[in-house]
Amino acid sequence: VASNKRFEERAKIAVNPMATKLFNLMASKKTNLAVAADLTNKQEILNLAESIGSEICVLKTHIDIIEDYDQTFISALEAIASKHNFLIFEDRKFADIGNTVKYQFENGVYQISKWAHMVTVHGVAGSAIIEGFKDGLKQNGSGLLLLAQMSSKGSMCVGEYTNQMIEMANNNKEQVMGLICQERLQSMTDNLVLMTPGVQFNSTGDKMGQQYNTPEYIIKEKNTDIIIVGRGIYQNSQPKTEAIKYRAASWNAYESKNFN
Ligand code: 5FU
Repeated sequence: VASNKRFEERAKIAVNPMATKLFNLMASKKTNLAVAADLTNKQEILNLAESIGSEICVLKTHIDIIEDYDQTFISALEAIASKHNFLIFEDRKFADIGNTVKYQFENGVYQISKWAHMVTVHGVAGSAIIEGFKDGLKQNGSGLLLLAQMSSKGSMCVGEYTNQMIEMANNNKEQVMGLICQERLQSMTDNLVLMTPGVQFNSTGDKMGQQYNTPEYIIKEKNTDIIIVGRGIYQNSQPKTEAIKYRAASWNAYESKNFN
């Protein structure tokens, strides 16, 4: 099933403000590459962000793996993000009851709602989890990304569960900006940003269940919008050169679609 609309057009259909912002950013910067900066040292993440920032639309963090975290990290990352024009995605995978995720989103060491433009959410607890984000999302017009499918072997986010996540997204358009998925399904409407992890040129997987596809396969054949690349870029000896290659591959795959 093809979405036959360009990102510029989808920006106008999007309901969540961060979805609009991201569609417009991709269209103007001409990149649908997101990088997963899974490094455990704050300076290493900042160095990576500075070197590849010009190539990406989104930088994805796992803030709780950083060993020397403090709040200076956030202001430094925000400065690089605004200099290079990319958004910050905290892949927190919230999964608790609404009242608890509200604390996890707004409070604690990381105060994620203050700086993350988007965060991931599992639907196992039921759609009322979204209530827990409503206040925090308003602070910056941020958005939720619902986990509709995962890249890992044996993932249980399949079949009817996936359908329920799509329905949850369609029922909460103000809060939900998109989906984490491995393919575009017919019920995934054009207002949602579809982001796909598990992407690498030269590997089919790792020893802990990760499964990889190529940028071309994901964007052209599976018809999602954004590739998320981690080790394929940050573990390369020349991350910038490699990011340029992933950017070109995923953007060319996008441009090769049939738009009307
Ligand atoms: F939701 C998901 C998923 O289904 N698969 C993932 O791999 C998230 N991820 C994240 O994308 C994961 O937590 C890593 O941060 C990143 C993939 O990193 P890699 O080094 O490219 O395998």
